[in-house]
Amino acid sequence: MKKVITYGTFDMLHYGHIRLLERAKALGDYLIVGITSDDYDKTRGKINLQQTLMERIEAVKKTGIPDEVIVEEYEGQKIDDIKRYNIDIFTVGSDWVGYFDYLKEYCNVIYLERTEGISSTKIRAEVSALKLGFVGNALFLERVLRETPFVNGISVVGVASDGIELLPDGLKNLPIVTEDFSELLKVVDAVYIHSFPAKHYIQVKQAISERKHVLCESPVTLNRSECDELFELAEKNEVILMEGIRTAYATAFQRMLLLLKAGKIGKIISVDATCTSMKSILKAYNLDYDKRWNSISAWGPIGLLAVFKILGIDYKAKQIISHINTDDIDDDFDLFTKIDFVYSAATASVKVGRGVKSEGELIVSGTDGYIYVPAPWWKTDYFEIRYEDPVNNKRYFYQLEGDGIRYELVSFLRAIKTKKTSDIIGRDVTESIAKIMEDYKEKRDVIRI
Ligand code: C2G
Repeated sequence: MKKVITYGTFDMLHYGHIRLLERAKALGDYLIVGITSDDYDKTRGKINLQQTLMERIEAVKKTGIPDEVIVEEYEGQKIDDIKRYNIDIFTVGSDWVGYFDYLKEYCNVIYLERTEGISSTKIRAEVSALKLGFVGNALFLERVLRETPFVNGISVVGVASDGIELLPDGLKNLPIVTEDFSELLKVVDAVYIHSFPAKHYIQVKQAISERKHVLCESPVTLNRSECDELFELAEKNEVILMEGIRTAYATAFQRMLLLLKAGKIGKIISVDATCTSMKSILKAYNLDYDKRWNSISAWGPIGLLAVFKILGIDYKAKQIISHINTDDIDDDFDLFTKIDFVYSAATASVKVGRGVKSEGELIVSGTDGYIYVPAPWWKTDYFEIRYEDPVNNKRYFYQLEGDGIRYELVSFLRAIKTKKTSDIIGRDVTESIAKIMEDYKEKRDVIRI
């Protein structure tokens, strides 16, 4: 019996896939189809699949062509499979010509002509081409622009900024460059807002009022009731409002949360998160209030995300201790802030600073062990679970592509498509972050030094 094997993602199964499967089957007597797992696809840069692994498996099985379906989970698995299943022929489409020649050592390798004019990428783009506009003049937006090609289904149509002359080059060349936010809103389906925190509320409100989806850099507002109001309005107008914190979408960060939930370090007793940077501090505190990021607004949401995702939002008490820069023009710029939380059976501490340097690590302590995420923990790609006996320690690594921006964009697209905000950063977390911003501003539970 001649055994044939082929592999693929088979997202939104189409005519090109079916033709390939038919011809693969015709090469022998028994066809095995390896379908890539979501994790494996992530590591090879395929991040915005429309279907889950189970859906893709079902669709391939339903064609009635394969004799057996397996899951492809890791790089190099093809060699293992060929040996394990005694494969005679490995086949794949001609878009891979040459790439799998190394398998000739184990079996016959046949590249089948790819069907022209159809692809999952094309279908995905047609299904969800979203016209996105940028708001703000941050260099960061240029990075987002560079990430959009990895997330098909997004086209960036323009930018609205009150500092056009300050725009990074990449943004200056967009089709629409305007100082008038309303003009941008007319031509987009969604906006990515990365202006200054004090401007978010009014901009988000305007965008949502005009029924545009919004991905807004955290903190969404500096006040809890404003945040509440925006979510209500978004619901009423049937649009998505999502808070932008890249860390939340990093695979490693999500896996860490799952392991904590699964009790890997026992009962969680303490969460300690530190985020600091030195960037342009002198310039930052001499700017007007509505044109800057102080420490608590720039870094606070990231540290708070870790605390609220791990311990929840129902803390019993908190204390914000801020070292205020006395040279600041309106006495609001915290060089360093430490927020302590008291939960019913745990504590947490977030330390943030712009203009202060410290070790940017995250430590979650439990009754059986602790999780250690080394600096810079907010770009989570690696962490360790450590125990009293180091023999039991475990290390985890998950590649973080493009600083997590592309995963965030994929989540945004998915939320728009499914009409459901992802629970990765839920409304409860976003509102709790806004509440901390408000308390800092209103000097509630704040000690200033
Ligand atoms: N295909 C085709 N014609 C198309 C589109 C795809 O013949 N118009 C073929 C591909 O060449 C591949 C199979 O259909 O052999 C599945 O395609 P994808 O789902 O895009 O999977 P791919 O990323 O090519 O994965 O380990 C995975 C394999 O390397 C292939």
